Amino acid sequence: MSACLFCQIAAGERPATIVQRSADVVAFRDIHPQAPTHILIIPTKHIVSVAELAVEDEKLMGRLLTVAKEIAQQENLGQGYRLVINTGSQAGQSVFHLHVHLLGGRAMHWPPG
Ligand code: DGP
Repeated sequence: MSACLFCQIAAGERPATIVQRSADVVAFRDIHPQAPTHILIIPTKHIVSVAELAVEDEKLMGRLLTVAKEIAQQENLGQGYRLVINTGSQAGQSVFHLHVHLLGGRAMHWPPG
């Protein structure tokens, strides 16, 4: 079994509330939701963070955003939503498998903390 938490979720080895699954992308509900809708969208490929992206990952990153858009529609987030990719510990990244946070269902503030 992989040592990476999100690789385990992608492989079905760790329980999660899966929202959407395909060969290259998995989306599941965040265990500590920060908004009424809080979903994590991850590549099944283990990529540590945006800082580790390779040119070959460009299409995959586009897929993450397209999946985010589809899920936002399914979750009725027509009034707006926020996509966040924390990159590195100072930015608040705590799980080192690249993930997009999809947050919605409440008013958001700017600048973020
Ligand atoms: P970040 O801080 O950007 O690395 O976000 C990691 C998110 O992952 C955080 O919001 C909580 C969530 N999380 C951590 N462990 C688990 C888990 O085992 N299951 C689920 N569903 N979410 C998790």
